[in-house]
Amino acid sequence: MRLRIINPNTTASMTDKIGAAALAVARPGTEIIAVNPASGPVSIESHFDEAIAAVGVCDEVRAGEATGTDAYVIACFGDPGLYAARELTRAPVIGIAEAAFHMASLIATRFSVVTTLGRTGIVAERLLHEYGMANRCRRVRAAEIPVLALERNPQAAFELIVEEALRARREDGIGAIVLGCGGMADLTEQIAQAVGLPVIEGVTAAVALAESLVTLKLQTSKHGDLDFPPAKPFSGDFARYSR
Ligand code: 2AL
Repeated sequence: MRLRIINPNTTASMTDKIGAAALAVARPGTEIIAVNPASGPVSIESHFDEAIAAVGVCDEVRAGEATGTDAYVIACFGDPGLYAARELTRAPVIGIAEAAFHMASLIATRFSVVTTLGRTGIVAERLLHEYGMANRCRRVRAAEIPVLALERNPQAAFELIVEEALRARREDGIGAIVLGCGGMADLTEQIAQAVGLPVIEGVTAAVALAESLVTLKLQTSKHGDLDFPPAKPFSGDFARYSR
């Protein structure tokens, strides 16, 4: 099967890291195609960044449809453009936040999230409510590291994430930690060892869930709101979406 892993930001080093993490857990015979949009923000740390990145995600799904794709993963913890992407394809589309929340809920009654910045933590809290997972999450914590610090200084970022995860372990009464950024995909095992709790990372969780859905021949429902969007003209910069 062919999985298209979309890093919604335009930082190629992060796309490579996400692709490597996906490949490390993929089944033999699963092809991993890791991509990022040509246009958009270099990192996603605000509602505005998310809005722009969602357009890039949709473009990458359209490109995936043209070349044949069995499932998509949106590899940013805000799951930008998730529902729009689902409208554009019959293939399953999985966001890394929803994948991580669901996987965590299967192995721990309560978990905490450790994300990058406090302001992106608000997005995670909104998603927990949207997905009906809020009562499984004790606390969304931030290590207060910018997303690109994970690229520039991974050792310093690792130490801050571990500090926050250890605080979560001491104070939150939880059974597991969810990592709240696609750029943390290479740190999972190291963090789990340092913290002594199961650590769920969204890219790998989403790959495993995507493979399961493809094996079960379960596709995005086209009955109701996730049906293909109605054809209509689009103006100006978005004329390419006219049908
Ligand atoms: C993210 C992410 O996963 N990638 C990115 O650019 N921003 N979200 C986050 N919470 O840090």
